[in-house]
Amino acid sequence: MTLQIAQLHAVEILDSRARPTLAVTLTASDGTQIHAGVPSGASTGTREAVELRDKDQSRYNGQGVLKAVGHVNGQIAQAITGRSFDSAADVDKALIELDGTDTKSGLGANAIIGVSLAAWRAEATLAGRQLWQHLAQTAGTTPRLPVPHFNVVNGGVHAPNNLDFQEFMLAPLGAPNLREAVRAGAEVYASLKARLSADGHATGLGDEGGFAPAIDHPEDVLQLLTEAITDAGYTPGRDGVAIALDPAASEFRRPDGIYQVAGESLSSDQLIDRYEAIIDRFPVWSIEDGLAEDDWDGWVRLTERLGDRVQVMGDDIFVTNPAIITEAISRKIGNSALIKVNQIGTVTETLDALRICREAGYTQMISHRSGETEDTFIADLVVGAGCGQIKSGAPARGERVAKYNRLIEIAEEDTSLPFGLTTG
Ligand code: 2PG
Ligand code: MG
Repeated sequence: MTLQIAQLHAVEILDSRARPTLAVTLTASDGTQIHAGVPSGASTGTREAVELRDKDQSRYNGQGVLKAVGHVNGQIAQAITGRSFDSAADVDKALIELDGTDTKSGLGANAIIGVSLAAWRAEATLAGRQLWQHLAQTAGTTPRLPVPHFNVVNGGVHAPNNLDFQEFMLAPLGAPNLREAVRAGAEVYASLKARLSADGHATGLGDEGGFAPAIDHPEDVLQLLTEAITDAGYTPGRDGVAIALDPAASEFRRPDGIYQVAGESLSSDQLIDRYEAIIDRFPVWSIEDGLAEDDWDGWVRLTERLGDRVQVMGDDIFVTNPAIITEAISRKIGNSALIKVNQIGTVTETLDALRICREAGYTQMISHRSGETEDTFIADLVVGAGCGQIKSGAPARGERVAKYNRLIEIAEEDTSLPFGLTTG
C-alpha cells in the first residue's frame, strides 16, 4: 500500500486548559480527510521532545503555537505532500530527518506528532481497517481492552490546592469487562463527590477532571478514596477497585534533593518508607514517578524495595524515549513505563518504546496529557498495543471521557477482545 498525501493543513486551536495547541488536517490523494489534535503536558519531563511555543508575550502569554503551525503548513507540507510513502512509518522517518535534531526542537514535537498521528490514522483508513487493528497489525501485537485508570483527585501542578501528589486514580482491576470497569469508575467518582461534600470539602475540578479538595496529606485522600470505593459497593483492592498513584515527584523535589510532602522534608529513602507504609495501609497497586526524574540511584532502591509489591512506573524519568528506557532497564529501574505519544514525537518511536518494554517484561500504560483535545488516538493505541492499561483522567469532562467512550465503542465493535491487565 502507498500513502499519498495531497494536502496538509494545521491550525491553532485551544486545548482543555485554554492554551493553544495544533489541529492537523491531512487530505489523502483520494480526497479522504483525516484530523488529529495535539495534546500538551504541564508536569513535563525535562528530556521530553521539545514542544514549540511562540514566546510572543502579546498573544496567549507567550504560549501561542503559530510557529509550529507554520512549520506544518510550510516546510513539512512541502516535504511530504505529493510524495508517495510506503507507510506511515516512512512519513515518521521523513519527519525525523527533516527536523534533524535529537529533541525535535527544529520543527517542534507538537508539529511533528500532529502530522504523525494524522498519517497513521490515514494509513489505517485507506487500508479499510480500524486504527487499533492497524496498529496491532503493524506492531505484531495482540489487541486487548485496557483497565482504565480514572484520575479522581487532582493535586500538584494540576490543581490549585496544597496536595503535593498529583494524581490519585481508581483502577477497577477486578472488573469483568470494560463496560463494568467504566461503570465502577463513574460510580466511585459519584460516591467520592458525595463524601467530599458531606465532609465540607469543595468539589471543584482540577485539570484532568478529578476533584481538587483542600487536603494536604496524601494519606487523608487515600482514606477518603478507600471509603468511597466501599460506599459505591465495590471491594477496595485488586479483586475490586484498586488505587494507582502518580505523585509526579519531580515537581516536589528541591534542588538539594529533598522531597517536600505536606510540609515534611524527606530524603529519597524516607519517601520510599512513606510509600511502603501507604501500600501496607491502602489498596495501592501502582506508583508512577514515585521519585524525581534525576534521582536514578533512588529509583534503583525504590524498585528493589517495592518492585515485587507494586507496579513501579516511570513517566518523567523515561519520557517514552527508547534510548532512555533501554538504559533504565539495564540499571533495573522500575518495572513499568508510562507511554505518551507527544513525549517522543512520533507514533513509530512510541511503538518502539512499547516494544522495548514488552521484550524486557516491563508493563506499559498509555497516557493522555493534562492538556487535551477531543482526539481519541490513544484509545486505539492502547487496544492495538495490547498493553492492558490506560489513563485518561476522570470519568468526567469531554476531552477525558472521549477516550473512554471510544474504548466502549471498540468493545462493542469486537466483542471477542480480551480485557484487563497483561502479566508483563
Ligand atoms: C502525568 C501527566 C498526565 P502532564 O504526569 O502523567 O496525567 O501529566 O500531562 O501534565 O505531564
Ligand atoms: Mg506522570
